[in-house]
Amino acid sequence: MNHRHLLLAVAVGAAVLSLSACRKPPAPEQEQAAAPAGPGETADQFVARINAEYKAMYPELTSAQWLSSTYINDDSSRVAAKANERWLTTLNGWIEQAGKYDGQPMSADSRRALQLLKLMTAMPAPRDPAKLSELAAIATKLEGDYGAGSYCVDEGGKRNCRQLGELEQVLARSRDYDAQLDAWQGWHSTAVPSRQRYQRFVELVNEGARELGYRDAGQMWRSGYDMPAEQVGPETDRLWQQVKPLYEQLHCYTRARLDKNYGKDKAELAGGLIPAHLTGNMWQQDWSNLWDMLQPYPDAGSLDITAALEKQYQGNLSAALAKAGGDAGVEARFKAQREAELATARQMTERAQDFYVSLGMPKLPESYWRNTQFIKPLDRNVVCHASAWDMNMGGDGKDGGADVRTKMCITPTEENFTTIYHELGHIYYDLAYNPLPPLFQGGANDGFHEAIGDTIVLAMTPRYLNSIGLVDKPRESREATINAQMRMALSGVSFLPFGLMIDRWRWGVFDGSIKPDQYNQKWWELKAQYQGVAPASARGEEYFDAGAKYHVPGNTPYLRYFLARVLQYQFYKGLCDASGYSGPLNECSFYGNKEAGQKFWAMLSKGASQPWQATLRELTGNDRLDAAPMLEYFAPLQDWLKQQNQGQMCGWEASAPAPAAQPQSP
Ligand code: X8Z
Ligand code: ZN
Repeated sequence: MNHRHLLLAVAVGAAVLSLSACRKPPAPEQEQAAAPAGPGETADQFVARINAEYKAMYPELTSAQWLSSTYINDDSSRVAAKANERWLTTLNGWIEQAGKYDGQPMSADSRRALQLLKLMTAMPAPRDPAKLSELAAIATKLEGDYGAGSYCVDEGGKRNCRQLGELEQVLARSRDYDAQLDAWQGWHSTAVPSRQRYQRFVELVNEGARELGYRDAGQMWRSGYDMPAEQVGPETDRLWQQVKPLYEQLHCYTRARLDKNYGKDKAELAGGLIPAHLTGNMWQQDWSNLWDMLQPYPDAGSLDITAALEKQYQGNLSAALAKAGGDAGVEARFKAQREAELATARQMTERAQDFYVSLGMPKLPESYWRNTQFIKPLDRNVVCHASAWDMNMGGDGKDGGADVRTKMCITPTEENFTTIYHELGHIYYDLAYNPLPPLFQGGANDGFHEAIGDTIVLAMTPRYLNSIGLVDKPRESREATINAQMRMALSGVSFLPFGLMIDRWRWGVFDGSIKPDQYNQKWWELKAQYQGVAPASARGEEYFDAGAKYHVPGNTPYLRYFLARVLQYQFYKGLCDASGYSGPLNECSFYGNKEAGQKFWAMLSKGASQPWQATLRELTGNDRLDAAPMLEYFAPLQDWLKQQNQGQMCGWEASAPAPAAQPQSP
């Protein structure tokens, strides 16, 4: 969540700090609304003023939001909701005033800034203050409840509760069909209480969107891409058609391996759909955790990064225990474990920083290391979902300096390791565009923001991983190449249809084509159609399965991640070219290459100041989204998968009848 995300996702505002810090009474409510345009203020002056006011109010907003995400309780929720309310009121005021300048002369920059202003939040709020307040409270509650979600069972009189992280671990590690099903169902049960609230949320943001002149909130979301909103659906369908054959091959191969492991009767549902709880991931969006089952050539050299990180943790633990002295008691042992967890998380982050620095980018400011949440605190609920924060737009070298942070609950796994690279991509984007006027401080589009760190992840080749001591010296063989490709495909290719279906669902919810009493049915229809997955037992409207994915209660648009999955290969190819590389695309790493670094930084520094098509052309020579570089990258794997799948009936039937409710055990 870079700062534009932050305002897009859950827009915030705050006044509480003034009370505790300097005992100033909060300003009266009417002063919170944007001051009316002064007499004779030109459009350019107006834009300059809101840029300044936005920057001035921003740190208070982000602090309230940070607190409510890292200390979930009634007080922090109240503060964040109130802050949110003030911010949305201010924004509505600005947008209303901006209308006065329609058709007036102004600089091209101001025109763009005013366009961006209208799209600054993904949560357009109704003008009616009571409804705006209700919306702000609902949004905070939805996200807080997701963060605090817990699945509890009574076990012989003892209550055993597990949160998302623990339940995800079951899917990642256990190969026990029933244990996985229980973890999957358990987590999904936590979303049920949010269903009504989400329905109301939809009504309120739609009202806000309509007041801004959009048909509904979904249309507003689609308006942020420097092209007509109605082209966004077809454009992303075009990309999906490009990559779908690759996904189908991966699906086919995966299903066959699952069949082998669990038996066809369990691993294949009607129509050839894969059971949702067997993909190693709560949302079937990333199949990396199935590596044990899907690894093409177990003897072609290990790529087990999780094992290497676990070893690093064990080393840190031994060091911490040694420090605690000979026979440490339970308490000292526990302390040593926490110390080792934190040390490992910091080391993983230093590793990620090192990649960016090798490209010529700056080191993260010292405050980053002080303010970041690296591991899950034990004494309170937090939103563990990873995010990146620009607290003050201070990376322009003026005033007090940058305050950028990430918030994660890091464990020593490959997935977390690459997520750190992803999050630092957001942070470096923030730092690069901090010198721009605040309204231009955002990604060229939101997909760009998500693609930065992921581009770096592609450059984490086996050779790079070996150079940082995480995997054995890579073998030069076809088998090793296929292994490396499979590793990337399990996170990158498996994700594609998920990246698309979430907002296909939300667009339908916002435009009314998906009615509140069809939320779950339509969710699973889209999952079947795009991903080829299905729940193992019927999921009727008593559930709210969409609500079990962070971005729905968190109201973060999701199309950005689909775009990023395509863009990252376009960026990667552009940077490989810039570095002078000329071998096969999948073997390129630009680690340490300053030319690539400069080209990347130049792109980041442009922020949202020009249409993304121009920014894309500067980096890649192409101004269209294009999955060709992704297909070029995966060409060896796609060939291999076709061979493996020979004789199989690939594909699936999405319209197969939903599974009947499971019979009650006697
Ligand atoms: O939400 C994220 C990031 C933060 S922007 C951790 N991602 C999506 C997800 O987890 O669903 C990254 C990949 C897709
Ligand atoms: Zn992200």
